[in-house]
Amino acid sequence: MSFGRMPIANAFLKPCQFGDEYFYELATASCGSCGTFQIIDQPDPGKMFHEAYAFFTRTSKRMVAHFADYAGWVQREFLDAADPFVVEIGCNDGAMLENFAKRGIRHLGIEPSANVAAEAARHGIRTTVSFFNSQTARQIRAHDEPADAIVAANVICHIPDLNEVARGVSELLADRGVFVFEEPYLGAMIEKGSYDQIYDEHVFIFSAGSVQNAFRRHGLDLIDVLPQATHGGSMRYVLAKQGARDARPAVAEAVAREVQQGLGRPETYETFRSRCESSRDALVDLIRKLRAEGRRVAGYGATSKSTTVLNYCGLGPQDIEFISDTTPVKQNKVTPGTHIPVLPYEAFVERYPDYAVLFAWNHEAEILAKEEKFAAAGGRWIKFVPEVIVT
Ligand code: DWN
Repeated sequence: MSFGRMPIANAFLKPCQFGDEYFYELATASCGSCGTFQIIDQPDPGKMFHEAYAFFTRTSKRMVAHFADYAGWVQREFLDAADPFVVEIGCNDGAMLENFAKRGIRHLGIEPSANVAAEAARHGIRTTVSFFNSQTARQIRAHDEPADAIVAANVICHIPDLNEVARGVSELLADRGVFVFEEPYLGAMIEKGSYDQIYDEHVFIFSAGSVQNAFRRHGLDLIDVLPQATHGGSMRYVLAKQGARDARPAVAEAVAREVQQGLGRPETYETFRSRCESSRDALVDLIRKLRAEGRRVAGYGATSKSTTVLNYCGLGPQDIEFISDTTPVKQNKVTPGTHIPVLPYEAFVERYPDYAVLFAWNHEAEILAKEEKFAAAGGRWIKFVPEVIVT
């Protein structure tokens, strides 16, 4: 399936940069034998993860709380060594690792984007600015020691060379160590029609079956899976060296559910494609109708996901007046490809639009709880996952 010409999802820009804007074709495929769902044309990671990366984990209070729970769970379940060592791949601003650091647990964050890594360091996190691969893993092992836990969240699906990740993990992990990561889940994306999970950074959308296949060939067993509500439906995967730990029944159950859901069948993706097209048409029709009636429409949350939606739907500033976002590095720039102004949150509050498209739909509970005044003032939300609706 092709979503068409697409810019880098987080490349918010100023008008003077329009001439340099980079585009690629966002198209997806699913492998009939190993079950991996991925984007085909993969922009160079250096174009996305650099000293001006636009996404900071701490922008969501609920995600910060989620990472405190995640870290606590890893510690309770797996950190029984006397003086454990935890490594996080892609630690962003340190929202997860700080929970280990606070308890005096030895840790290291590996983060390729220097600006978010600096934020982690500001929170007292030991951080290395680097991409994770087998070479980085060897260096850490030589300098520190094997890791009792390697953790990650919304990161492993961002790394094109999955075999290198697996080699690095095998290299760095202690014999009884665990590799735990969570990511948007293919089963949830197919169920909800949340095609906006597909963009340059998400090279893969994983399932239990595809993770099992990808890591098994590097001597790593999938030993547990735990569904998560975050980011619109994610899955936490736990892996260990072959034979080191028993697999819990949840793994076989998840794989069987995926077979039943049809994740290995081409027809499933054909249906998904039709659903994406219908969702696109419904969203465009709705917004254009409202604009024709003279209504003001704004967006809430200049998410990475919104880049896919806006470019796939062909929505621009004539349709959406502005998008409000709390992240300073996105503000007073325009959205990639579609050039809709991104304004500070205050712009939303100062002059409520008639309708707000909830691009950060994965944070719906958090956002709706703090935007009661918008609804009380007559403001309406436009949602598009799982269906296009106005509430
Ligand atoms: O995997 C990834 C996920 C975890 O984070 C990355 N590839 C990049 C990023 O994806 P995203 O940009 O789609 O993530 P979010 O968390 O949906 O982005 C929310 C955006 O909305 C942020 O820019 C912050 C903003 N926001 C806001 O303006 N007001 C968020 C909240 C909760 C708010 O109240």
